[in-house]
Amino acid sequence: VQLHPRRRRKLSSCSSVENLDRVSSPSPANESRVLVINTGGTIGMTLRDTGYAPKANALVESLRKLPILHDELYARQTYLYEYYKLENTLVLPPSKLNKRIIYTILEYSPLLDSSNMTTDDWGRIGKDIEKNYENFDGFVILHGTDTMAYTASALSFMCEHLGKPIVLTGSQVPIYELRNDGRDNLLGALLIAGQFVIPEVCLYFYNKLYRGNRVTKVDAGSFNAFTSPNLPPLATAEVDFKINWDTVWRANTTAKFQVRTELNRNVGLLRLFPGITSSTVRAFLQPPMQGVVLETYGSGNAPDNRPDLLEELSKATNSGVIIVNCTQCLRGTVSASYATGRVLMEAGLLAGGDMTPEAALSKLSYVLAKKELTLDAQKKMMAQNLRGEMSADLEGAKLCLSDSRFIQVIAKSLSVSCKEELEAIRDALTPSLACAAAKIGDTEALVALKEMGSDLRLGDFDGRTPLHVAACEGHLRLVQYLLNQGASVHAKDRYGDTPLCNAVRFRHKDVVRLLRKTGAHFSREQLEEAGSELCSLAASGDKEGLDIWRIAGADLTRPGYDGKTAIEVAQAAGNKDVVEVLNSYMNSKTMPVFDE
Ligand code: ASN
Repeated sequence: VQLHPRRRRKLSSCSSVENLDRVSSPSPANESRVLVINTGGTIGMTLRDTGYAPKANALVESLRKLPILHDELYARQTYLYEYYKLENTLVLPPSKLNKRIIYTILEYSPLLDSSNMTTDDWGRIGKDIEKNYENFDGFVILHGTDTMAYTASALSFMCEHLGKPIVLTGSQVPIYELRNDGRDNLLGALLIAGQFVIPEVCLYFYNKLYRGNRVTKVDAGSFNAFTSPNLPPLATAEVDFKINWDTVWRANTTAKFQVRTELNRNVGLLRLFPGITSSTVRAFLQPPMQGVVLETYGSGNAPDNRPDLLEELSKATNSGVIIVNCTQCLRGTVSASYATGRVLMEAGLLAGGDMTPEAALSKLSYVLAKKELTLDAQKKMMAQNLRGEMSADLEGAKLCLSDSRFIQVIAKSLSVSCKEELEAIRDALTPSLACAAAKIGDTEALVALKEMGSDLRLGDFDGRTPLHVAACEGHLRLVQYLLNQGASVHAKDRYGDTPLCNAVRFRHKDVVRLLRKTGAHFSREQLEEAGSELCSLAASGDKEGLDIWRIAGADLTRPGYDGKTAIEVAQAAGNKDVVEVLNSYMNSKTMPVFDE
């Protein structure tokens, strides 16, 4: 007979079956453990004279009586209570995936209507998760719906390097009432937290799992109380759970989980409205205020005919207050499309992208508490996507490859795996990424690519190497870096062009000089063809162009296609100073010597 490991353990500890004590794991592979932290909220409320209020010490016992939320027989057969020695540990019936979720309820005292919650309560939840992190596979937070979006956002930032699911849920009708949404919400949250490694702070409500820092409460009277206006759900509970893995946040660090409970409370939300006075704004922005989310119109707009208002905002940002521009609209992002939006950038506001005000506020609170950072570093952090709380600026999507962070993130994510296939993908992608980095003169990104093992000498699909691109752009230091890394000055792209051709074409004299010093030269054919180019430069009086060609090693006496030299063309065109310059080049000692 197969005994449940917990039972074997039990037997071994009280009988003589000694060798069974070696069973180290008390739970079999089909069991997982979830910690449920009950903070309060409607889910556990009852109706009193004063209205709905939380009822203490009642939830566990009432769940114990619900067969869909507790399997008493299994608990007894597997010595659940004896082993965990916790009255408040229950077990779900087997799931469709044949998993048993054992959950332990930690009830806070007092239980709170979420309207009463403060940042201290967020800290307490965070600490409890940290304390119990290694003993559980996932976490469910029972919470009132009123401020759940704030708590979910705050926890998402506070939980650094999260690797396990934290699912907030609650209900609109108490679980003790006949018709309620509490049972379904709790069951769904438990099944997700116990079965899927979604390393995010999420919110589960009415059959949908959302990213916690993307939600907002939109309905006070419906079971469908939340929405995530700018990000589709991470999962939906239909016949099966459908997880949208492409959307699920992927941790890009390997650091250990920790919770930052320090939060700055000198933050606030200010909503613009037509006719708002500058004295209201001034009063709001007074010390000790350090961070403000300004809820603006449409795509991040504010009146540009109100210098009094803009002056208050500028004064505050100049004195070190971080003001983040978020839209009052439920959906969409702030952008710089309107003059009325640009004035806010000029006043020193940071663009909040498509962050919800809840997310922006808690992010400010988290970032401003990082006292080890300078104000500039804090601002930079505010503009970064830390936990999936904001979308990349899609307007610039075409230019993604010109974003240094984008290149580094791709480079990093490609280097995490050692599978052959991934390596092949990496090798195919990195030359293009390196060219993109070269385009924006980003040595750091190139260093990152090199560190992950990519060869900076390789060309992209057009045979263009980072050195070609850097030469086009005139990034002298980057050209030097690439040359130090062994980039070849002789590499030819699909058009037969070398980095030297590119540097000449885009007239980067210093790059031309450096390439020449490193041994770059035109081919015999190119030198022959250069004659016509020189003639046309002479005809148009382009001394600068002629000079570049001289530095690049062209023979200025080379005739064009019709047999005339540049100097003859200049003479015919009456370009006296060009004639002079050409003559001086030809007489000068620095005139390059060519072997015929
Ligand atoms: N007032 C309640 C709370 O936020 C609302 C709810 O949970 N549905 O605690």
